[in-house]
Amino acid sequence: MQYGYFDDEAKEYVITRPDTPTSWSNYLGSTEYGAVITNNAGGYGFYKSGAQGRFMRLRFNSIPMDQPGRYFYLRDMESGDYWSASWQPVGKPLDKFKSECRHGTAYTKITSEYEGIKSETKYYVPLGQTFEYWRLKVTNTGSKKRKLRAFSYCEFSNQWNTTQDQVNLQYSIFIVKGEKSAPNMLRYSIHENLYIQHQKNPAINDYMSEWIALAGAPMTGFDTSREAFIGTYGNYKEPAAVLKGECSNSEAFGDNSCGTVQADIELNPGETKEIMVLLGIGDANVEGKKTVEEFGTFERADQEFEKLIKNWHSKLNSFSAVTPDEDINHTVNMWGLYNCLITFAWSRAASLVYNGERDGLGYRDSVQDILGVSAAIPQEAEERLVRLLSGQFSNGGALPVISKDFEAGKQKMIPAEKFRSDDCQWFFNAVPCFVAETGNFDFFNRVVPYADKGEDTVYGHLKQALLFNLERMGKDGLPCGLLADWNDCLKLGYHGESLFVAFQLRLGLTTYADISKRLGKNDEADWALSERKKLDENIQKKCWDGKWFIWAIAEDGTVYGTQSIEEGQIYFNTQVWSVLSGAATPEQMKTCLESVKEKLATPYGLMLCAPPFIYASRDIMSSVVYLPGIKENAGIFNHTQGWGIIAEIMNGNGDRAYEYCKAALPATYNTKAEIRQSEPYVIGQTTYSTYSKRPGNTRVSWLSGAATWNYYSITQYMLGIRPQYNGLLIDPCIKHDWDGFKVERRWRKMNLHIEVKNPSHVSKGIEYIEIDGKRIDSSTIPAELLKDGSTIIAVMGKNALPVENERM
Ligand code: IFM
Repeated sequence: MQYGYFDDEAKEYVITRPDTPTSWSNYLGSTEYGAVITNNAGGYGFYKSGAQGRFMRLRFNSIPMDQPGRYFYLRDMESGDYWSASWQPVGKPLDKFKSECRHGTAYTKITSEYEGIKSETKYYVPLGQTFEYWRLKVTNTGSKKRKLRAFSYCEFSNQWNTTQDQVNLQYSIFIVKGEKSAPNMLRYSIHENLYIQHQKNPAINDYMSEWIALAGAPMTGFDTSREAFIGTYGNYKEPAAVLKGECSNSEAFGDNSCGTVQADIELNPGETKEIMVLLGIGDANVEGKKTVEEFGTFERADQEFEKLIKNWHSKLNSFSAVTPDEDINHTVNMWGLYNCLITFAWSRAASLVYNGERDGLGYRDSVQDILGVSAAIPQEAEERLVRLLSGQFSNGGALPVISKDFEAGKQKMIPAEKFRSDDCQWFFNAVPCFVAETGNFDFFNRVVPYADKGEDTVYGHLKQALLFNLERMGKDGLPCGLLADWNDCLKLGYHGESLFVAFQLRLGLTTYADISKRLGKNDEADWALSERKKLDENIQKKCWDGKWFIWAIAEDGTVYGTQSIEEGQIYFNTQVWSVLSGAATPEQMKTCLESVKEKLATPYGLMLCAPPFIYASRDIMSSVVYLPGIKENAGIFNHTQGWGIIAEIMNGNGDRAYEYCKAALPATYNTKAEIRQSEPYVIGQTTYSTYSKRPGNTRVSWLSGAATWNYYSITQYMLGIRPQYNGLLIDPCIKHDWDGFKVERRWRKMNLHIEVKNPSHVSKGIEYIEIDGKRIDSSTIPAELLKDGSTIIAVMGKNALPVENERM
């Protein structure tokens, strides 16, 4: 079933049926002032933090799942009929109510047609501002004059700490006050000793008050008390004030509050009128007044909208492609990168699933997030990377979460058993990617503090990351798994050994050796390569099981992920990382990737392991708590899909890489939305596998490491435009029957036009490249040959040039 389509030209996803299988959401705003909005205008708002700054309420995991939100109710004042400008919450029958929702770059537009009235609502937060616009345009498409009344509605939190707001009602309700503060303005304040809040979290709770203003029409009524507007036994579908036809001008005082302004709109046939609501944080008499004075006209609102679009589109234009596959085009040209940018902004903190309990930057995921955004926002990527590097302790391990009030140099060392084994190994993906993107090789010499004490160059941080694991090796000479490796459900015991981290460490040692040589530190390079040699020997001694690599070795010596064990017999990560790290011999690579295909591939993506755990000890495989076929228990963990694609690309199998890519690609399910259920334009953390009862269902949209690896594997490996320290590598690995593809790529401030031609229909291999008409016989184009506007033509064929890949 299909509920919408991609409009790549406008950079929008257009939902044509509002009764989507789950709420399909979008994000507005920035990390200062953020918002989630669904295709039915459900959602919430937050200032800096979904947990501590939640000023607008959504009732999570409720029925329906996305209420309340940002609503406009419309009432025909003559017939008494009423509806909402989004299909929900009133939910008029769909044979009478037509609706379209366009989710775009940090804005959402919902148009509806009902009983001769067309409405268009547009929601966005202007760049750099802490308020939002809700614009409502209403057109009379009928032949008689209409008298309408519009009511806005949202629910403000009683307390910006979301847990307090939801749970601590004996306190939170009794601090709320709402009142009319000017002819077109409502003021909400929290009667609390604000300085206590400042003490708790000065960075966040610096407002704890909101305002809402109406522009374009006089305010003919209002409600600030939720109970007054909705009615004690009312609901969002039938709010008392809308039923009655007027607000009661309620002033909340120890009540739940709501944001309702009332406006009257009379329309002659064919006539259109517009009103808008401005809603923001701060004091109505200060921030509210100032904002309305500056931004309260339609002209200014239009300008702000243009600015917003320009800003987002410029980021998205850092990479665009025309390939023979439309689903890949939708992903590359808009949604893949947009998803990475939103994930980068909010980490795992705020969505329809993440309710704010995960505040701050989860270490390992945030380091990986750098891969997806380095080309689009190199400066922000650099700031984030430095912050993450400074979250590394001087012993080489990392803080599990970097909180908002984190200060480098002042963190207390965490207990030994709290360290994860993989956290800092992700540096060896993120740092080289960032340096190759920007060309700033001197970044390796930049001095960055440690979390607890002391400082070192970035290069020094990399060495500490290696030492951290090398100093914590188990009895088989593999790195200890510690609290967890990438897999949060793996509890091997402190001295249990993780083969996944062994492969990461191998990649780290290779990368470090390469960087050392470039920095003229040959002794360091030799050291790293000799450590790698020892590690390789240990891997080969203990970890090859004949058809695939094992999973891990628990502290008690039990080997997981072997043919002789029934549950979790084969583990995906260690197969693909054996390839990514270069540890697998060519023979092992072929064999273990065949095993992946045979045992783990499903039509919906690659399972994390198989068969699922049912009887395993929860103390070791805590994934056993999940239903079979879901999440870490033999589910399709979308974070890992890109690794499968890259491994097959390293194996030279473009057709299979394409098959894997398409199986897990959200856009593939645009015409099969009933299977995937989640938004076909964004990634989800987990897809239920064929071991489950509902294979293909996908959950936890938007914020996931899947975003980065999906986008990165397609752009840098499948399309193969991969920056290196000294040049731009063009090394695609595509479905063999593609004739080629075109890419516009921004690299080091140059806009490059790249065309890859594939006349011989190979999957991989560049025969030659022409740059502005000049032929070179290398698949890496030296940076000095490129200039802004350069045209690059790369011709694929059987007589392939060797590939000198300097980084993963
Ligand atoms: O790697 C983790 C991630 O950090 C949080 N979500 C689950 C993943 C796999 O366990």
